[in-house]
Amino acid sequence: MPASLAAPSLPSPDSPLDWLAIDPDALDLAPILSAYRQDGFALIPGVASQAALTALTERAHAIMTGAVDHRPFFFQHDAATGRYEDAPLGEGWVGPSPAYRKIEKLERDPVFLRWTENALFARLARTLVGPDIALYRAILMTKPARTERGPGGTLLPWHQDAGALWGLDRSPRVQLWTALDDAPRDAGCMVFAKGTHLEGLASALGGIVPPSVHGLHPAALDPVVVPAKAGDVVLLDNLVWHASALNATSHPRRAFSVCFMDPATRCTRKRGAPRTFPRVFAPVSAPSAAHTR
Ligand SMILES: O=C(O)CCC(=O)C(=O)O
Repeated sequence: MPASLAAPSLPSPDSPLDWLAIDPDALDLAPILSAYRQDGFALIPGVASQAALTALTERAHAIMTGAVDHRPFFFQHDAATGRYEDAPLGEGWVGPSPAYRKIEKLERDPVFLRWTENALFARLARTLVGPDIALYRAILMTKPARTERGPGGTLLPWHQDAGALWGLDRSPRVQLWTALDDAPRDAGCMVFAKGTHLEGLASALGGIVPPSVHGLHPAALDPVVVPAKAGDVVLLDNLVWHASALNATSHPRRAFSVCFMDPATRCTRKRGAPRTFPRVFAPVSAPSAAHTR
């Protein structure tokens, strides 16, 4: 690992719960799982501690400004127009900027990996996926503050996180989105078309829901807006239609999203070698599980 990727002052491994503001074992999962199954999403308030938020936001800043080596990560910058269709493809890192809409491969970063492996995520993943869990992705989704020169990120249209675009033999169904900053309604918080996960894929390709489909759908015409506070987590089904608007505030809106899945999931991409996916969370009986808390 390059020296510049060394983790700054992480809580010591013998106080691993410092990053959680709640007791992960005591949290009543029943209402959360019920909302997730029925609506496709559930807000879990106040999960990350201030220590976690400080570490994660400082690390996000360091990654976006190039204070740590950018090469392990994949970047996509915002377009100046704020339009999703205009976001550059294949360009990657374009130098220090607060306006990267998406940064992938954050499981390679010790700070974001530490958060990915927190004890609440482990409990939810084991409940929803099974004893053995693979990570599909760990990404930052950010929207910079609106300025005279920038519209406040990229408007993310209704989409599903599954389908042929994902190159998998089955759809993952578990994502956990952590607000690193307050994400009020006007900062481009998450918006959901409730219950749409129950209808499967809107197109075989997946990703963006075609306007001809969402334009007439009652759940998209009456969306559920989910403002979040820094530290809140949203559990969502990959198939639920979700979207987020531009950030109209003078503060950045950064969030970190992870997707967990069954390790039996196979990559179906034909170009190049098939992707493999890292395991997270050792089975409960293994002694090494302790470090995941
Ligand atoms: O943060 C956002 O605006 C969208 C996040 C998202 O689409 C996801 O986590 O799957």
